Amino acid sequence: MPAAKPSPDAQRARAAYYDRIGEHHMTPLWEVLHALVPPLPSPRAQATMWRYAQLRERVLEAGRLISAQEAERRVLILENPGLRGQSCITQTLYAGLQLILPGEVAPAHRHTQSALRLVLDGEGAYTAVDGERTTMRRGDFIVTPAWTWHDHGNLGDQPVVWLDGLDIPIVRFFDAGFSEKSDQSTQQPLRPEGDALARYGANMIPVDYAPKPADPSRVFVYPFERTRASLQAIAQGTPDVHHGFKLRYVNPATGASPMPTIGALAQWLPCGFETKPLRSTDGTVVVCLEGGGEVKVGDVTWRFQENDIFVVPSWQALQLRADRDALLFSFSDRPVQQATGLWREQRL
Ligand code: 1HN
Repeated sequence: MPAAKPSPDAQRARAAYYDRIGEHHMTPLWEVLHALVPPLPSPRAQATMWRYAQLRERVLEAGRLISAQEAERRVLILENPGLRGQSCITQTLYAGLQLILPGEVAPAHRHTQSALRLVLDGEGAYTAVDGERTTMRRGDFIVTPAWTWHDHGNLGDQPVVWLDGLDIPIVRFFDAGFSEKSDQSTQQPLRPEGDALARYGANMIPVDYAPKPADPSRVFVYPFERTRASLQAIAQGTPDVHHGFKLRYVNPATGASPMPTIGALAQWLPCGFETKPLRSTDGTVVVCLEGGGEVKVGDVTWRFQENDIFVVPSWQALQLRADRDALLFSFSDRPVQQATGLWREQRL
């Protein structure tokens, strides 16, 4: 039975009491208890869609207003409209669209935030992670684990655009952010391109390499052609009714996510396939790399096509339909929720 509403006198007495204890930095739990332990997630992040056609135009405009050198990183933050002013795309993750023009460099630095890049547009850029360069090709998934030196450059003749995803809100929550700039703006290559993939990414690892369970992946580029070939091969089989064909990117030496705070997935939906609705507690950023179709998140529906980016907030049901063979990339804080026993998923 709900409690009877207190009398006006009782309400005044309570308010005066709250004011008095407030001066001593105390506050009553019973006024906030239900909000503190909600019966189910009520995310402030909203389901949101960013269309690449618009993103591209706006980020190229930034290219005419500021150089990569002046900006340090020329990025437009994708800010969730439910989390204005917080530089968040979900409650725990940051995302932004980065542009590097021919001849530009983004100078070397490192920080305790972990970063991923998903290459969307253009050719001729590279990124370097702890002394090894990789050429950035469309669809490549590249990781920059915490405290690794990284710089980018564009040696080609086209603008190159990629999506950055970082765990900035998580590191901010823990007040554990450190960063420093390198005195060499471009890292000297210490190893040839492809070295990490050969040592750690060919179903073998160096004989004395013994990573700890939460160590990030030494493989720092997951080439799109490999991801695509795997998805196409498994798509000869029977799709899962909720996932279609979905694979998880891993640190090949541990089987854990490539970085401890961010998990990433790649999904293939054959033309005409419609998934059954699925919800999970990890608010997720989804990018369409190929094809297109329709997506329903909670009660909003959008069409999506190549390079469009959308957010699925915690515990909102996601349903996808492909009008053409579709390849989707997604990332979330799932490994953090799994390590802490919080992650839940419901197949509807
Ligand atoms: C960063 O280091 C990069 O290295 C991109 O490209 C975006 C956003 C916040 C903090 C550091 C990069 C970033 C960032």
